[in-house]
Amino acid sequence: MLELYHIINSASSHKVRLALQEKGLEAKEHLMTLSGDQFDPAYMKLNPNAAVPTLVHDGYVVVESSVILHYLDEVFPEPALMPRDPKLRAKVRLYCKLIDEYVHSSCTILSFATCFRDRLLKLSDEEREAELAKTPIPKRADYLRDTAARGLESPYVVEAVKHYEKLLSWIDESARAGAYLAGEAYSLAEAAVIPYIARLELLGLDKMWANRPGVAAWWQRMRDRPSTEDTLWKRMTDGDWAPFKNASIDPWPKVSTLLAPAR
Ligand SMILES: N[C@@H](CCC(=O)N[C@@H](CS)C(=O)NCC(=O)O)C(=O)O
Repeated sequence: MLELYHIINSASSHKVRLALQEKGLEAKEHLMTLSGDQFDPAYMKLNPNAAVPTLVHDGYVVVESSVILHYLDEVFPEPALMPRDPKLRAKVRLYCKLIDEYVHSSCTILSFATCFRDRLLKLSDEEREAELAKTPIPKRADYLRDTAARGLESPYVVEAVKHYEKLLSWIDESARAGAYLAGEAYSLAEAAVIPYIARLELLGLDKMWANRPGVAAWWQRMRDRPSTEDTLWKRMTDGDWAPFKNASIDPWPKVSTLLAPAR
């Protein structure tokens, strides 16, 4: 039996939902809130990072979304979500590495500098620090503290935009070579990348690829794909939409000033 601990508004959880659906797998869902339940000692036994997603397969616990993607592809090999050609396999791994090392935190930074900021700002300084002190990942606390204080003026935002631009340039190049990011079929590269492009759209930053026709074409195909529909757009409740719909600032004017000058 497969079990998935996740929330809908989590890009790393969305990666796993996409892979499950593309493989036709079902998992028993444990929908978390991330408003404290991630620090529950019973949950932290499963995931010591106090984060989602966590997959449990017949009692075996797997954490880290990219590790989960590869685990699923190895345990449930059909349909394969890794190409056969080693060069394309390397490409998938490069996308996963870029996401894990840079884009995931960039997504956190841009989300908390804009749509997710209000919740933290409503807390008193003491309450906010008490919440941030609980995270076992100090860098995450730094990002949240700084973006809560400075919003889009946080220096972390500059780096985040750069990392996202790198991802967009990779997608653009891949999309010029074919319909998918790594070879002729949907792969773990798509499952790894789609949630982070969806988040840019939700944040109102889809103009970031206005001058990248490859990204626009790839995204149009991917955003309308049944697995994206079923695992994101149809799953988002009013509560999941609220932070994006109620955002008090439009991030585009600031973000557009941070894009590479050559554009
Ligand atoms: N590297 C981890 C990152 C997981 C992560 O940061 N998840 C976020 C949601 S997208 C989370 O659970 N944050 C904990 C919190 O908000 O306290 C992975 O890919 O699984």
